[in-house]
Amino acid sequence: SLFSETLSQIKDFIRFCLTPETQTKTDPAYQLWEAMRYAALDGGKHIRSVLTVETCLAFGGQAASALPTACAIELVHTQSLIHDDLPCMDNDDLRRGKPTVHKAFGESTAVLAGDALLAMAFGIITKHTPAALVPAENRLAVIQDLSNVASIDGLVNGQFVDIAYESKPFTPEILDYIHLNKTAALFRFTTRAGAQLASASTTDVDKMTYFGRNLGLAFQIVDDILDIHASSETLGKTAGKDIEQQKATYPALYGIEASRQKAMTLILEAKSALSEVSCQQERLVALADYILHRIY
Ligand code: GRG
Repeated sequence: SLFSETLSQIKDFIRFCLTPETQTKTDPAYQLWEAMRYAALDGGKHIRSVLTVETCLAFGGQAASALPTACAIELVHTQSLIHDDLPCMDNDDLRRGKPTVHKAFGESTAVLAGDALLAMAFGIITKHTPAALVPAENRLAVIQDLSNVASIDGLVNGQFVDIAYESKPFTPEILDYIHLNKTAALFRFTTRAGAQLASASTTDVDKMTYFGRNLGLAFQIVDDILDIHASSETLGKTAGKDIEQQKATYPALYGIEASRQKAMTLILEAKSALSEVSCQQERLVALADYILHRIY
């Protein structure tokens, strides 16, 4: 496909980070590493990390500048999925068409594999982002932003409110709060970081932040729709769980058709913002359209 080169660079880099050169099966923590590789390699779409590398390239940056951050994003995302699947959260047995990490390795290993992936992510950015290509202040800005979206300005507060509102009445404001934090925050980071790593102007960085935010919100709405419409086999995860767990979703509040419309509008607005940015457009437009292809 159009993105196979980028995808294989990302996968190679993740594999490299999760395969210590000197490791053998006699390492006492070998099973922990196996759990981390099981979760982070094979099966994911890598849409977030592709967005980071492609944004950097679109601004004339090199892939090498963005690959460590792209890998870090995948590790943070993977950690959030491992922990989301735990019995104390969404309690799921199936992810990417295979048993979830706690089913395959046990609950304590799943918690620890997530912890390790999350903490590793930051070190990968500092260790591997080429200092000759990316100024120190940009590297620091990226690390600061990832810290925010991986914690209380994104994934964790989003997940907290998502769980708090299970089986409870919710308003449009609560629904937006959940989706903007749980999913759109990491997407907003992907394109923002890609632009920063290519030393884009502040104005362009802000426009790319909005572009990613809209893609993320649309992505979560599509995810909500597919949870109702697609089979577990197609999804590689248990379908129909949102209704069963009475989750705050777009289809639950607005219905399927209005939700599809909303996703479409978000992508149109994202592309319109992108058209004002001085970068190569084509491949980023293709990625924006990709978000919708599963429901249109
Ligand atoms: C400390 C980072 C951190 C997280 C802990 C568990 C948690 C807080 C947050 C979970 C947030 C969550 C599960 C959001 C769902 C986002 C979503 C739509 C995931 C599916 O993403 P895809 O389809 O998955 O990109 P693949 O398998 O392709 O990687």
